[in-house]
Amino acid sequence: MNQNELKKSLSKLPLGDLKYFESIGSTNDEALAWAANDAPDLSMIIADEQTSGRGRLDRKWFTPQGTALAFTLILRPTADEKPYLTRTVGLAALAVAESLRTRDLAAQIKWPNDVLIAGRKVGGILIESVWSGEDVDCVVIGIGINVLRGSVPPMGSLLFSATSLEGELEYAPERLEILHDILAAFIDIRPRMVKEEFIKKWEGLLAFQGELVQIESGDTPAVIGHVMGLESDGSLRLRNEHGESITVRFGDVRLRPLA
Ligand code: BT5
Repeated sequence: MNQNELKKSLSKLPLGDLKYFESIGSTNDEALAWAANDAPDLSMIIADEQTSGRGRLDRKWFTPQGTALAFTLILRPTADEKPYLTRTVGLAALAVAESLRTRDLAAQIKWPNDVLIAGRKVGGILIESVWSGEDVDCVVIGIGINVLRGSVPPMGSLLFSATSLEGELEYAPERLEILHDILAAFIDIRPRMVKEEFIKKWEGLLAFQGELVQIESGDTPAVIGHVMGLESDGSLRLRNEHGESITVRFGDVRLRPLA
């Protein structure tokens, strides 16, 4: 992967600017700095390796050299999009899951920010915002996808079991083709983010629908319930053992299946 190959492969997509790094700390850190300056809408930072890739709450995200996709898109939301920014994680997750599904991979979304294949994590999303006073100026959307087998971290270091596209497909897919398809899906889905049908689409790909899950969040007691769907802002709706509806908001939440 290099800047020229990337430019050529993505030339037909209406992206902003592109910055490629052979190695970087975290593409999200670079994107946050660029977003606070002059990055145009849909600019992208992409790296062949991350040495301090981040998950939520500064958990580590592994991106060994040449094995994965690690990129961050910068979104400058329009006035119409601003009321719907809590849906951005769904937009990114849908773009990843839908583009993988065109390759006959049964990708699903583990709310809020993971993409699974056959119950194992193949990708993660990290959304961060740049504020201008009370207003969100930019949203940076970090996406990590395990493409080759070598991208999967050792089991012992993981909160949830992981896989790679190569492991699922039994051949090594081209990283640039996967990237192209995810970005094309993102651009295609984006205008629908503000519509109610978007939530239905997102719900349609939720993992553990109807199943019993446990949600852990910081120091508060875990919540247990069946997955019922999503609220309009993308929060998760569960039904507990008393038949009551519970809404789980975004934040540092961890969802585990209980079956
Ligand atoms: C995430 O966080 O899943 C968000 C990951 C976002 C990564 C992208 S890569 C491009 C951009 N630049 C960055 O620095 N980050 C973004 P979370 O839900 O908190 O999950 C983190 C947990 O996933 C870790 O604690 C590990 O258990 C596990 N993990 C780390 N690397 C993994 C990998 N390559 N594959 C599967 N699981 C992994």
